[in-house]
Amino acid sequence: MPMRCKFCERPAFIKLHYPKMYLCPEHFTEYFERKVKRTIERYKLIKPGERILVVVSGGKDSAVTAFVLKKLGYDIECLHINLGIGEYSEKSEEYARRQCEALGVPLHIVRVKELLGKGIGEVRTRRPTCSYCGLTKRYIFNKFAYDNGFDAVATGHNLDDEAGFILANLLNWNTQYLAKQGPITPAQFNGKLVKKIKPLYELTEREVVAYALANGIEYHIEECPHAVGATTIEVKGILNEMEEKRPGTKINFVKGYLRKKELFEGELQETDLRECRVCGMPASGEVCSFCRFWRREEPLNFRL
Ligand code: Q46
Ligand code: ZN
Ligand code: ZN
Repeated sequence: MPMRCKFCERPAFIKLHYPKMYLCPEHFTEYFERKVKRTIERYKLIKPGERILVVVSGGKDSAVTAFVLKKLGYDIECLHINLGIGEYSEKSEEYARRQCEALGVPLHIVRVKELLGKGIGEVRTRRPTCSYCGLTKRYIFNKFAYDNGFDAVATGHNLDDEAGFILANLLNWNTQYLAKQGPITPAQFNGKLVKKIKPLYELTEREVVAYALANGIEYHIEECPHAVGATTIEVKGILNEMEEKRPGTKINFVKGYLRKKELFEGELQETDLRECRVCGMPASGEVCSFCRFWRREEPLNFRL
């Protein structure tokens, strides 16, 4: 006997473990969207009338973020950053394009190689690839949002990402990082650091995959070639094993962290931010880390 949906007589499409229930595609979709809405309200992620820039990678999390925000009626546009990592990046861009076309949402594309001369992974540096990739992406989406007057940047981080991040940083006692994590990072430095929000904060990766499937959202399944062997993947695996044995582990871990986060706040070193000599964006030294890394002599301008 196939299991039936908790709310109707249709065959179940997914079994949720926490809370435990079987749902059909329609009722699962409703459950998922209600949860995103609740996250937005609970953490006050978006104020009425705000313009949101969704960073879409071509992958499932950002695709679902854009899809749900649009469906809930928010004013969104999308930004795809082509990292210049060979075929992987070409396919990613193609997926981002198709996702935004299907949604009828404007898509802006920034190509790292065209913009900065080299793709991610092509720079000769001692800095790990993911470290300068992260720095580059964060700078570009923030500057793009700032130059074009967006009120917030939304990313696709889900519950698994957040739980993994917290655990990995606890294992190394990176208390500085633990002081700053959460579903929302308010605007700072006169708005030059645009507000960052994570609407999928309380949804598991498994739920995001199921939502994409139930709603016909296509996405790039391949992982970035530089992600292989990343600690975060191992840590997420451990959390998945725990979740299996004790449903609710991840959400309780993350919510507990949010309640206790202030314990780490004393660890925050006061860095005096000033304006980067090159681009005018916040910097801890004379030149910001982006302009230093890419040896910029001129500011980038993304104004449309
Ligand atoms: S940081 Fe590293 Fe990712 Fe950049 S180089 Fe690839 S794996 S894409 S989230
Ligand atoms: Zn149902
Ligand atoms: Zn700069």
